[in-house]
Order: sequence, then C-alpha cells, then structure tokens
Amino acid sequence: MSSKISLTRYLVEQQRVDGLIPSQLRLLLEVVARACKGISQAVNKGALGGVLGTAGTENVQGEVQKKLDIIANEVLIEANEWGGHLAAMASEEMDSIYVVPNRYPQGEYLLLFDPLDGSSNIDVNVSIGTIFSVLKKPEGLAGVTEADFLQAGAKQVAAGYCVYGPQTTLVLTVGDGVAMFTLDREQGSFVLTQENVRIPEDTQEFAINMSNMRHWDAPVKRYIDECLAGKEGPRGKDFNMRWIASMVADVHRILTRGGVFMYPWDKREPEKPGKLRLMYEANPMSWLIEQAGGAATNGRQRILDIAPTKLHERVSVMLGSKNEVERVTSYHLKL
Ligand code: AHM
Ligand code: MG
Repeated sequence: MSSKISLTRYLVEQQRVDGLIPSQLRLLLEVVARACKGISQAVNKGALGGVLGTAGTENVQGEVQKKLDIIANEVLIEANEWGGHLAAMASEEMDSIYVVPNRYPQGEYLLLFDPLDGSSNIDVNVSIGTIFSVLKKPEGLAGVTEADFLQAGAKQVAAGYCVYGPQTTLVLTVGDGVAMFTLDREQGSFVLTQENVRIPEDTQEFAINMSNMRHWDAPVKRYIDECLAGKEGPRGKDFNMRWIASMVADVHRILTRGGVFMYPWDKREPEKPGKLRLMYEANPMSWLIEQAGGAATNGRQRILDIAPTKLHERVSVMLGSKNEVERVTSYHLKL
C-alpha cells in the first residue's frame, strides 16, 4: 500500500463513493473504534494497570465477570452514549438494554456488543477482543424497547470486532466485503491493512473444544471423527486443529487463512441451544464470515436468518470455510 489509509478516511470514502455509510453510522463506527483503542490500552497494561482478575460479580448468564469485562463495558457505554448517533445499547454483560439518557440526543441506531470476548484468556495473556453489531431502530415508534433489538442478523448494517493480540486489529463490514485495520500506536489511529478479505472454500483446519466430545450430537461427532481419521479416512486428507478459546482470535485466524470453527449444542446443558450468544457473538461474526465468502449455520439453518426471541439468546455455531460448513450442516440435515 503506497499511502496509509486511516479508518477515518476509509469510512469517509465509503460514504462518498458507495453511499453505504450514512454520517451517523460513520460517527458510530469511529466512536466504537476509539473505545476499542481505550480497551486495548487497558488490556496492554495488564497487571501494571490492576485490570486482571475477577470483579467478584456475575452477569445475567451466571458467568463470573472479570474486571476487564466490566471496564470494557463501561468504556463502550461512555464513549457511545453522548454522540447523538444511538438510541440504545445492549451488552453481553448487562441484564437489559441501556437506553441513551434523556440529557443526550437520540439517534437511529442500536449497538450491541460483547465488550471483552475470551474472558478466560485475560489473565493468561492470550488474545481477546471486542465484538460489535449495529442495527437500525425500527421506524415509527417513539422510545426504544428490548423488542426493537430482536432483529435477525441479516438486518445488521455494520458488524465487526477488534482483537487485542500481538497486534490490535479492527475488522469491519458494512455489507461491502471485509476490511482489516491495524492500530498504529505511534499515530494513535487504525490503518487499513487488508481489503476484500476472502476465506478459502476448502480447509484442513478445524477449531472445536475437544474436551466436550463425549457430549456432542452425532453429526458433529461424525464430522470431527472423519477429520481425525486423516489421509486414511473418508476425507482422504490430514486435518490440523486449533482452539484458542477466544472466538475473536479463532475467527480472525479463519478470516486470515481459512478453517472451520464450531461451538455446537451439546448434552451438558441440553435445554440451552449452545454456549455462544446470537446477538453479540454469532450474528456479527456470521456476517463477517459470509462477507468474506464463508458460511455460518447453527447446523440446520443460516445463522443470519434466525429470528431472535430474547436478547441473551444462545445458539449453536458452525462457521468458516464454505465447503466444510456445508458438509457439517448436511450431516445435521442428513442430506
Ligand atoms: P466469553 O464471551 O464469556 O469470553 O465466552 C465466549 C468464549 C468464546 O470466545 C470462545 O469461543 C468460547 O467462549 C470458549 O469456551 P470454552 O472455554 O468452553 O472452550
Ligand atoms: Mg464472548
């Protein structure tokens, strides 16, 4: 790349040339990126900043909150509430929606986020991230309620994540492909480092938490057994495995070099459709994956077509290289 293109310039050009980004949405994305820079700073300080360890509280899903889960949530709320671009926010770490206070102007967008994904990796210095999804508030109604958020992932107008790893990288789609921006710490800005990200349709790498194998459903077991059988098995090729336990980092690897990621329903808690959250994790990641030529299903159905019934809904997730996702989906549908 001859001259550096900042996130700001990228968004302005998308707005100007393609008309894809109305100015309120552009502002929103810039503010989210700024918040991610702040979270990245806190993550980098680690023990020196006193940000490691648990906060001693639980979120609505009964998970123990880490200090950084709460810090990241606050950074996102504070950065976004006053700009006039949002009507309300929803977070994996908050019981109910956060309506923009009356003292600020209300905008037309809804922002959803998993403020700190991969919480179990915070204290061990492994990549973690922030995942976000943007919806439009349905027209015609005054005020905003939880029901306004219950839109299928196909309705998203922007989605992305920021991974805090060896580099801090922001990955974004507004429905025109996927672009990646790397944080230039000297300049304090995100710089475009890859456009038109494409995921190879085939792969020899899968990501799943193998310790849950005995709890899986038959189609997932069949798929993984066939991968493990390698060259001598029905697939006729060897597979490699990776599991980072940070969805952001696993998805980032898949966007970079292909692969398939699965967090399927399992028998540990049969009443739950899965571990991951539809609105904060599965929807934004599925749209990014599809925009890069991959596929994302819950084993039976395209994730982006699922009509949510509650804010903190969980879902089974299979996403990544198209042919592999289609294969494991066909095993579920017995095609
Ligand atoms: P979190 O948002 O509380 O961090 O939970 C989601 C994470 C994903 O990033 C990751 O894929 C998964 O949970 C790992 O789960 P497990 O520890 O069961 O392997
Ligand atoms: Mg998460």
